Amino acid sequence: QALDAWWSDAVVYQVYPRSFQDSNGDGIGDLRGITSRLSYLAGLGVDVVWLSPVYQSPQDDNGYDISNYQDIDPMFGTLADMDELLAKAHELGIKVIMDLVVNHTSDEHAWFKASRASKTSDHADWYIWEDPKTGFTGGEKGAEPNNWGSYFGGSAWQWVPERGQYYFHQFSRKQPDLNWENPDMRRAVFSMMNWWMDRGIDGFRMDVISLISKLHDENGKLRGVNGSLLPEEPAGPDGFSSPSPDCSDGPRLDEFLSEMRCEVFAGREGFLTVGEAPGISGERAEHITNPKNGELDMLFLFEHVGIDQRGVGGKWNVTDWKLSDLRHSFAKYEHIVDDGGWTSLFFCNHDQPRIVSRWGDDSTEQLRTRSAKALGLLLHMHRGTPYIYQGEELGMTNADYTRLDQYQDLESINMYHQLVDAKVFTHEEMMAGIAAMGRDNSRTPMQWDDSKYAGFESADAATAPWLEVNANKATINAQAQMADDNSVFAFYKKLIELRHTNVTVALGDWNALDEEDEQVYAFTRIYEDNELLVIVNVSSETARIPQQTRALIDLVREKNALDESRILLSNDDATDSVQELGTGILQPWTALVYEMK
Ligand code: TEU
Ligand code: CA
Repeated sequence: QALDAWWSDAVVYQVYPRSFQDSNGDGIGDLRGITSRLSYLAGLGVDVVWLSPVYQSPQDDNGYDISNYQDIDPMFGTLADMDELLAKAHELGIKVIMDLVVNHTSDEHAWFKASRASKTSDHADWYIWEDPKTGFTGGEKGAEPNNWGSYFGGSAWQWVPERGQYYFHQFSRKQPDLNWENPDMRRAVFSMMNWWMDRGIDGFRMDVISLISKLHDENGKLRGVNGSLLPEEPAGPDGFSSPSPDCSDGPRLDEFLSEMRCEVFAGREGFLTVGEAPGISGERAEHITNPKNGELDMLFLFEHVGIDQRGVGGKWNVTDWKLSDLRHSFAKYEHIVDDGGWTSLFFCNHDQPRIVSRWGDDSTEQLRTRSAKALGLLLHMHRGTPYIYQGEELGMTNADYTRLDQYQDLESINMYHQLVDAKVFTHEEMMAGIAAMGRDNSRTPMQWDDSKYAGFESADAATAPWLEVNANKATINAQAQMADDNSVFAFYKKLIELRHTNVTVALGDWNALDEEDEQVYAFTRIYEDNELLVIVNVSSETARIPQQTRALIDLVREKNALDESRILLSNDDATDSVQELGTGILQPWTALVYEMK
């Protein structure tokens, strides 16, 4: 049962190594830097650290393009540094999970070099190769097998003259998709995973694991191989269609995941597996995470972080969002748990913008602090495993860039050119889209203090950070917040502690209140005789506590007066919180947990 698992009350912290702490002044964060900050993480109280990729990589996609799984990129350090990080983390009671990127490798991986060399190499089928659509007649290349576009721009097909074929890449050209239909390839992946587990890591976050099984024909070839037509959707305005309907949650996903469970995790204890799972429905997520099916412990689902994007231009076309849509997505996740699975809880990661800028209010220092706490409380009071992305615990904001050349992320840069060239967006619209949604928003250097490089590296370092530090480091930084009992940092510490000490927070049933309300997000958590009421005003205006929630408060008041000592946590002082409950009028971004019984 998921509820008996060691991680059922754990909190995970994601470190993006490039941007966390630089130890040697080359402008890039590294393993020794992370090790030097482990005591900070222990102080915050997290149980697990997830490291984004630190393996050898040409860094086309900041390490999500791996050329050697069994070594550390020199930019980040050495295997000895990794061993030291693990030892120190374990000493502090922190587990460490690594990123597992096995939907694709780098095109510079030895497997791919062998595969591209010839159709008869022993790695020939380790990747997904297709003949040109019109047939290859020699000399010139034929047309791409279909109109699928890469998520990072351009066609999802790349021509290789040596084979007279195209290879498939859902992400960049330098990230060819592996062919999971090939059992030798799978064995090699499992053996690499075992090598890391034996070295002492505590599990994996699995990159786009929902994409490893694609639609195949009865011969195990990507549907359409050798002349028959690949599925082709109508193209969007930029000339491409999305591979997603045919390439996520394919027919063999369950089989591959159970095989992995047996080959890598059988007989091991105390580990954690979390799969990144775009394109997975609630029902499928329940199946994959239900312990009786022996697949994965939990998944990241993306419905809730898609509620503010719509229509042409996808994620760059930011629109208004509705609180009822957010509630609806979380309800879906909670039902996965009701039905025997488990879920993860997140607002931020290295691909998402900062939540305080996105759905909170960073227009003044007071509103930023209040809304960061409110959104933190809203997320962390759900049932599931919360993930904190570095700097979220400080209420770090989006980047303050205004020019395209300040961004480094290949997705933002490629999609700028693709969508502006195709006149889907004007320059101004696309720059606004990147400022709101671009991945570099979360990748600016961690703000440790107010010095020149925010303590990410020393102020006299010869090389500046790889990505510009946000000027608001002057007011938003760890040093200042650790000294302030009312900081966002102090509040996150309490959120984590509450999950560790209060079984209702960890395991209680979740029930939405006032499901149609677009301003106040309220719910109860019930475990045995204990009942918590959570209320959050998700707006910068005052709000009236809606009817159903009001009625619950009235029931409590019929028995006893509202009691300050029953406020388990709030972003006001307890006297104010109780007064707000009494009057039914919430201040902007008020967030509180009241213990009803
Ligand atoms: O992301 C995959 C994914 O589905 C996205 O979140 C994607 O980055 C986003 O939709 C782009 O708009 C994972 C990693 O988290 C990401 O950093 C990698 O770039 C990607 O896979 C490829 O490995
Ligand atoms: Ca460094």
